Amino acid sequence: MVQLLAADGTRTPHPDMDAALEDSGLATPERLRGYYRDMVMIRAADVEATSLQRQGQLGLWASAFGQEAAQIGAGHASREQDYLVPTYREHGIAWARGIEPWRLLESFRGVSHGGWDPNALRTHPYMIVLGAQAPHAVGYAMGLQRDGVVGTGEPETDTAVLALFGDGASSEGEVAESFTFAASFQAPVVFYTQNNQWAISVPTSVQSRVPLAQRSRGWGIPSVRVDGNDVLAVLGAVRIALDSARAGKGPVFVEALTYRMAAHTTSDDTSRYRLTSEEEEWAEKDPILRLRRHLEQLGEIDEAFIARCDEEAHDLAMQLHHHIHGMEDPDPVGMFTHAYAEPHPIVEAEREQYLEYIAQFEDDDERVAGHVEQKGERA
Ligand SMILES: Cc1ncc(C[n+]2csc(CCOP(=O)(O)OP(=O)(O)O)c2C)c(N)n1
Ligand SMILES: [Mg+2]
Repeated sequence: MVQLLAADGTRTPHPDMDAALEDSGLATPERLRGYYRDMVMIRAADVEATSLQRQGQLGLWASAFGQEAAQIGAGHASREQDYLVPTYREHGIAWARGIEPWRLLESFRGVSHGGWDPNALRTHPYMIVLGAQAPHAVGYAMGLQRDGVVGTGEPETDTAVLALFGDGASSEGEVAESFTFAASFQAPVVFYTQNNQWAISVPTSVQSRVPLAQRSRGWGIPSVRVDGNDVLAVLGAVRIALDSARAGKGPVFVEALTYRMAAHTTSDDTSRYRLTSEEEEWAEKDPILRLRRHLEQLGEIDEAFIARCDEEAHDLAMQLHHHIHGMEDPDPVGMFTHAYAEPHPIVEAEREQYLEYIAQFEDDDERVAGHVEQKGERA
């Protein structure tokens, strides 16, 4: 496993990674402070989103607490023209791509199917169906080959795809099929797994008898395993992999070893399947703390900067609060409008059925109101 920052923040030299980081200019002290700020911001947004779910403002929230380095590192390793294809837990990826955090809340509140323009921000909408986005990512990458923007030697226009999925999703057939197509066509795609140790209550040890990174090698797809709580290792590995894919050298698989510190979602209870001792062990490897310790060792961070980040993070959480209360409910039958470009008899019938269904609730509401009135009179 490639690690550049130990848990205590100490830097280990690594010739390939150091060269890649040096050439890309991605690891200057200023950049490192930026990643620290990014991680503090998204953690605060994440904690706030969890509270908003508890307050009934979101249907569900999937926390990325603990996976900040794995996401901020990978997000910033991509170039602007690259296309990123995320799952449902990539709030740090979204942040690195310039997606405002309140946009993420829209689909978890059920008021939109996405929340941002995938083309403008070169980031696909979130995908909840495990592995389903992997063939889309490979297909997009094959499209890039046909557009002639791979391997031309032009760093500003050559493009690659970053396909993200979890350790559990890596067992899906669609991921295996994606490996086949990507390898056969040498598609410019980097498969990126955040192995956060758990697929809800199933540990990774049950998903695979070998380290996940080895899985792609049977397809002839080179792979690397990195410490996913080490923002520098992630940044270096994903940058090298994307550069190689963009240069037309085919797919690469990167496994980032990390830990989901929170529950799977707000509907999950970790105490049913894992020990607090395991959580405590990983808390010691916290990605934010690690980068802060490293910056302290370099003498590149001070209390004033840390305090400013905390203040900004607090402001961001307040902004989420503000935005969620301003979100309008969508037209209840709007979901039928864009199912097909042309009118479709089955969709029409379902729309009518749904209209009848929701009409019942208006009656219910009246009945509820009536009950309340009667109760008031009796009191
Ligand atoms: C095809 C499919 N099967 C099952 C589910 C239910 N499900 C949602 S998340 C999840 C676990 C995914 O684990 P992993 O891929 O490791 O990602 P993580 O949630 O840990 O980020 C499951 C089984 C789903 N969304 N899609
Ligand atoms: Mg997982």
